[in-house]
Amino acid sequence: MKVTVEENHNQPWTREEFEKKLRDKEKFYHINHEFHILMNSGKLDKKAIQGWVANRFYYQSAIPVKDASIMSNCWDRDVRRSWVQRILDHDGYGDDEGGIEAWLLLGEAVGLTRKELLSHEHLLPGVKFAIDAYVNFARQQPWEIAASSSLTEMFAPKIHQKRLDNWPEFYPWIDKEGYTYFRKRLKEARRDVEHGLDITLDYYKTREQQERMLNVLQFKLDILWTMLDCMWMAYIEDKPPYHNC
Ligand code: AHQ
Repeated sequence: MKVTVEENHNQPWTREEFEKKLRDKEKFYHINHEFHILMNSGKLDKKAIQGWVANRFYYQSAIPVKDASIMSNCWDRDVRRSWVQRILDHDGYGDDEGGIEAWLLLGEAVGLTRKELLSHEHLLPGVKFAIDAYVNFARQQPWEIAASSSLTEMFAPKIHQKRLDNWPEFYPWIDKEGYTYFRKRLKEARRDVEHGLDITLDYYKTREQQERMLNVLQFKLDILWTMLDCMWMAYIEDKPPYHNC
């Protein structure tokens, strides 16, 4: 019986086939979560927008810790010379205040104080669990596997662009200063994805490893989706944890 290549489940995918399999996961990206669908159609109230900004601040604050964890497991100087840029993009470097500061400006632009964000007083337990799972994954996994989990950002430029396109019209009460982060991230995400994709397409050699990478990407998609599930309960259903206790 002739086994064609597609049916041969031991045959590794080519780089192009592998990249397509990764990009095919876009349908699970959190741009398709109903919280983002409401957001991008102007249907969120101020409380929900503020809740999203406050909870996402913990995610932004976690990214440099996650990236430093990856670097702490990586012995390749050339990889570290590139990966370190991600930490600088968020923490700032020289006179560039960085993405975390830009997110604090977004917080003020939606009517939150810096202290409210920095104290994480609005942080929902489930959002924290999802984000801590991402940081711990980066601490415990081989650096290449942790690095490849950042590739949900293949789909991120579209979501940043949507906010820049829609928010001024739908949420005129938000100070324009707040949009700096999304503009900044548009170009940084594209550069990061190029580097992350290179590492990923080189590292996973066998078909079994490639299939594992699809699960790694799904794990990260689950993190982003779960964060919004928690925000849906709190800010759309008005049922934050212990609301009825
Ligand atoms: O602002 C985001 C960001 O800095 C990062 C880093 C990257 C990673 O290392 O996992 N992922 C990521 C993402 C950011 N913004 C999210 C959004 O919806 O605004 C998207 C998110 C991602 O796609 O992983």
